Amino acid sequence: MSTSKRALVTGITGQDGGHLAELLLAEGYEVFGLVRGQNNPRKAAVEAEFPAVTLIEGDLTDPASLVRAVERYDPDEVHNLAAVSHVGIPFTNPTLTADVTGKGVLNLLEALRITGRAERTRFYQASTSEMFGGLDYNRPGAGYAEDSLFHPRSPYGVAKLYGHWIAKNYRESYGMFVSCGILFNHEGERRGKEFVTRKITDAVARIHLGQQSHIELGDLWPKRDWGYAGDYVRGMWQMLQHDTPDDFVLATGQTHSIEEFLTLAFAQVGIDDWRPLVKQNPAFLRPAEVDILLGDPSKVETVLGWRRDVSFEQMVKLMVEHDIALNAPAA
Ligand code: NAP
Ligand code: G4F
Repeated sequence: MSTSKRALVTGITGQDGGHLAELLLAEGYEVFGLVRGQNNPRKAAVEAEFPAVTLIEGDLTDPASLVRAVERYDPDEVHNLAAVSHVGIPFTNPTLTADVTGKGVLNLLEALRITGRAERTRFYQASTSEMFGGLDYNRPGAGYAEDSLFHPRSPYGVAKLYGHWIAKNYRESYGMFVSCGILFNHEGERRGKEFVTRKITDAVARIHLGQQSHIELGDLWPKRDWGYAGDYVRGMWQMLQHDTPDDFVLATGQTHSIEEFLTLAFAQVGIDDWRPLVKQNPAFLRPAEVDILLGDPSKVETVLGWRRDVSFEQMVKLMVEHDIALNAPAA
C-alpha cells in the first residue's frame, strides 16, 4: 500500500490547479482532480500534461458527487480551487455564482464531515482579495491584512465571502483543519485569456506577429497587486503543512495599474506608444469596480516563511515570451 499523501484538487483544469498538480506530484503526492461536465474540453489537456493525476467526475453543486469522491479516494488534503472565478461575468449569472463559488464550499465541507473525515482531512479554501473591495474607507496604508474589513463589490466577491466564513465556521464548530488563503491576483502562462493580464500578453504577441491589429479593454486605471501563480500555489500548500489551521494573505505588497501592465508588456516587443493600439469597449466595464488592491503579506512571510521568487517585471516578460512562442506559426 502506498505511503504517499493523497490530495484531492477541485478546479484542476484551472490556472492554479495546473500549478498545484505540478507541485503536489513533485512532492510525491497521489493527486486526484475533480472535473465537471460531459465532454469538458479541458479534461484532455490535464490528462496529457499530468498522466499521473486521477481525474474524478464531480461538480461542486452536486453534493452526492463530492461524497462519492471523498469516500472513494479518502484524501489527506482537499484543495478547493473550483469556482466561477471571473469577477465581471457573475454580474450576469449571480445565482450560479452563489451556488458554485459560495454554497459549493459548504457542499465540500459537509461531504468531509458527514463521511467522518472532520478530524483527519486538511482543507484549503481559495479565498480572495476581492472580499475587501478596494474602497477608500477600509483600505489600510500598508495594504489589506487578514483582519481588514470586508466590503465585496461583486456577486463573485459576496459568494467568496460566504465561502470564507463557512470555512472558518467549520474550523470553529467541528475543529476541522481548514485554512483560508486570501490571495491577491496571481497570473502567469496558465492564466485564462478572459482575465486582463493574459488577454493583454496574448494580444501583444499577436500584434507583434501581425495576427491582430489592436486590443479592446475596459477601464485602464484600476490597480492590482499582481504576483506569479507558481509562487502562490507554494504558499497555499505551505498553509496545509503548518501545525495549526489559520488564514493568510498572499500578496506582493506592490500595486500596479493596467496602464503600467500595458507599458511593460508592449515594451517587450519594442512598442513604446501603445495607446493607438488599445480601444475602450464598454462591454468590459463592470457595474461596480474595485479601484485598487494592495495586500500586506507580513503574516505569511513571518509565520510560514513564504517568499515570492518572480517579480512583476519578470512575470510580464515570461507571459509575453510564452504567448509569442505559442502564437508563432510552426516553422
Ligand atoms: P480558474 O482558472 O478560473 O479555474 C476555476 C476552476 O473551477 C476550473 O477548473 C473550473 O473547471 C472549476 N469549476 C468551475 N465551476 C465548477 C463546478 N461547478 N464544479 C467543479 N469545478 C468547477 O481559476 P484560478 O485562477 O485557477 O483560481 C483558483 C481559485 O482561486 C478560484 O476559486 C478563484 O476564485 C480563487 N482565486 C484566484 C485568484 C487569482 O488571481 N487567480 C485570486 C484569488 C482567489 P472547468 O474547466 O470545468 O470550467
Ligand atoms: O483580470 P481581471 O478580470 O481580474 P480581477 O477582476 O481582479 O479578478 C481576479 O483576481 C481576483 C483577486 O483579486 C480573483 F479573486 C478573481 O478570481 C480573478 O482571478 O480584471 C482586473 C482589472 C479589473 O479592474 C477589470 O475591470 O482589469 C480590468 N479590466 C479592464 N479591461 C479588464 C478588462 N478585465 C478583464 N477581465 N477584461 C478586460 O477586457
